[in-house]
Amino acid sequence: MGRLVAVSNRVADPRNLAAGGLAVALGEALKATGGMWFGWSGKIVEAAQGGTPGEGELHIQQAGNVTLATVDLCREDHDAYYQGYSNGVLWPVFHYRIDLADFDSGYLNIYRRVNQLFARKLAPLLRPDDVIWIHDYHLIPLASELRAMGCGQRMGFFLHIPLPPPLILAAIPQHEWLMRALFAYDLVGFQSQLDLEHFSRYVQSEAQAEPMGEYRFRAFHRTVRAQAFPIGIDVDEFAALGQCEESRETYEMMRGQYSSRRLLLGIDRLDYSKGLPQRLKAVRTLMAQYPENRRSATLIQIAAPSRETVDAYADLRRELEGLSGAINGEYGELDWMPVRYIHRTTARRRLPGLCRACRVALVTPLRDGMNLVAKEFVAAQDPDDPGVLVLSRFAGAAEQLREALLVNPYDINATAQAIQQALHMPLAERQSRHQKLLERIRAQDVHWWRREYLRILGETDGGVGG
Ligand code: GDG
Repeated sequence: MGRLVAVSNRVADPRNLAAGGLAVALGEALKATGGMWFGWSGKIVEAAQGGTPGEGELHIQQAGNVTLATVDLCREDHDAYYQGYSNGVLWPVFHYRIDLADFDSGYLNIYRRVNQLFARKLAPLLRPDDVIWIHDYHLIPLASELRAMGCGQRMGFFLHIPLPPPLILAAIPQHEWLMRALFAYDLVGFQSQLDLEHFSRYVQSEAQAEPMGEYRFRAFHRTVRAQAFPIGIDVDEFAALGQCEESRETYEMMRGQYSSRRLLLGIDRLDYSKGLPQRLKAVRTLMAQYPENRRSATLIQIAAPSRETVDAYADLRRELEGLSGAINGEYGELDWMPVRYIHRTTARRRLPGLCRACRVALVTPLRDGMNLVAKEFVAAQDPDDPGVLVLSRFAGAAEQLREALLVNPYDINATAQAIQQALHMPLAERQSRHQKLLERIRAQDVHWWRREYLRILGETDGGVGG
């Protein structure tokens, strides 16, 4: 297989990966094989005087055996491509929130323009036998732009967020253009079987695609392979992080402060897809219906700031502040509060210790591509005395993590009941559920995900008109 070229909105130095998820997975893949990582530099610059806005400068930097190639964006392009179309149209619709999408602001032209800019900057850097792996909803049309410039390399796409059912997708005025763009790839990867099923239904009903045996579809004069590759975590890395000083210190601090260990934990970006108001309401119901939890159970909710300039996120922040204040006001005591709500990012090195100190994780998104926090919580537990995972059936992770307590997060009473069950689960049951969950996250960890995706991409026919 040729050189790996990974493309994503943001790029990180693979020798120094602080963040979880995508960055770690790609960084690790690139370190193993060498290659190139291409994306936005993270820098916003003034539009060139008299030049085409968005003709960003290309930066090439060597990081060990990986070449980092990044492009600057001007303010207008960044705002319309990233905040506007990617996070103001695609993110809400793909998470089933048509009501939050801003369809008519003309963002699409700039989304397309930035994808064209990426293609123009990337194409001259490519070698004929490169294998190109493009990530996420910011870059759906990148392959078709590269193909239009004559690039015949093997190209794969991975969607980290859910793909909604055809009728929801069809609410996007340019849905056909977007889905047609997926046929410029050789392989399209999804997080779950359900996403794959939505893709299959969409292309058959809207694009008259012919299914051609397992995982293959033909439409728009191209054949594409589409398949589910559930992303995982590096289980050993996360568990090992639990041994670092900050992690141990966090564990001791939490255990010291809450010696009866009845902690509920939520770790999320502050995002409307994560079901945070519903989760707080479930904790309020828990306190109302099961009073034995008063003065004893506490929810530690970390809501890391995210996309703060998008209106829906600012509204959500206010709602969460109101709800947590109201619950604490109603049930709090001088020496105990039911909710500790923290609207800040917590250092990654503290997360395993925090997970281990908590009895129950509440991972209750209304919709989520996968959700890595669910897997990180399992990886961080003490197998002899593990905590319990309460998991939304609407997270992609629910297809794999069947031994979690699966809940419908819209059903506040049922979620409160599940939390109560988790808080009182006997040790033997906690151990047996945890053991199975750990096996599952080990069997399909992040290394498996990367190897399996690239193996299948390597098996596709590849190239233009395949
Ligand atoms: C997208 C999809 C899919 C969270 N708060 C803090 C923090 N985190 C870390 C977690 C985890 C990561 O961020 C979040 O990953 P998720 O998977 O939960 O969610 P998204 O950010 O929405 O990711 C998702 C994922 O892509 C991968 O394909 O699973 O469905 O939406 O690693 O631990 N990290 C630190 N401080 C925090 O406060 N350091």
